[in-house]
Amino acid sequence: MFKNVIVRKPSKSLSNGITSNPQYGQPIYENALLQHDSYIEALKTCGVEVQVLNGAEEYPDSCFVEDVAVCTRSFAMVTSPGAATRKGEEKEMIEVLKGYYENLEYIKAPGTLEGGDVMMVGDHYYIGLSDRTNQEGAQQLIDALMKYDMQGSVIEMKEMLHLKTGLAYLEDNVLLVAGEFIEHPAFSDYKKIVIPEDESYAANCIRVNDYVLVPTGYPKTQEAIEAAGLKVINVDTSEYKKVDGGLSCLSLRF
Ligand code: CIR
Repeated sequence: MFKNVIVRKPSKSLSNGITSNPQYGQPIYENALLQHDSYIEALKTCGVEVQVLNGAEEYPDSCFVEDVAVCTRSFAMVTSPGAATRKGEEKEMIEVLKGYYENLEYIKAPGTLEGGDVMMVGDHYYIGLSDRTNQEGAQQLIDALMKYDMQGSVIEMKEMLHLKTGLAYLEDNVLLVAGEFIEHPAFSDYKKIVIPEDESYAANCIRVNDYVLVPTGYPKTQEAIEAAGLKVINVDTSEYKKVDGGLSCLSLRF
């Protein structure tokens, strides 16, 4: 069960966030704020306490808090973002995390790691080696996990921005998979829900207690999740999609 969630409001500079999809246009700040409010409401429906931080204008991508920490049952890992414009964003999270955790760990240079590359399955953490997360950063996280009786393993990646761009663990051995992860041998033992190519953005869902948050506008994905017996709440994240962000990126859940 998750008890706590940390989110960070979008800043006006979100329009300058990093994107691999400039054809979608720039996010509209007012709409992004409204979508963020709906996201918070959906999380509250899931029964968690939500702490809302203010966005930072100097960091256009700062609403994507998932990337700056990995929150486990025993410690929080403060990460070291791999994207140049995101370096330093993690510093502002340290004091916030101290309000919840006695044990903080830190990814140190030359290690880089972004939380979007980390998928929790019970006490095991899969860590994607992406353009943002390097082997050194992944190893530092694995070492920290082992110190607290948990484990981690690395996943080679070729295409996606982050590991959870194409994967979401929905508990009870059920895994949403898209793109390069559909046939990945590391996930062959899971009950897979395969996301069709035209809905691949919807692979970034989050299970929060009794519900799965699913982005608005992906009916095939939604139906497949409901067919697996799970309750869905839709949240529109279309403004965040313009800068490669989705449901998982917008919060830390623990
Ligand atoms: C970035 O490229 O860093 C942001 N525009 C999007 C971050 C998405 N975060 C995530 O998937 N965890």
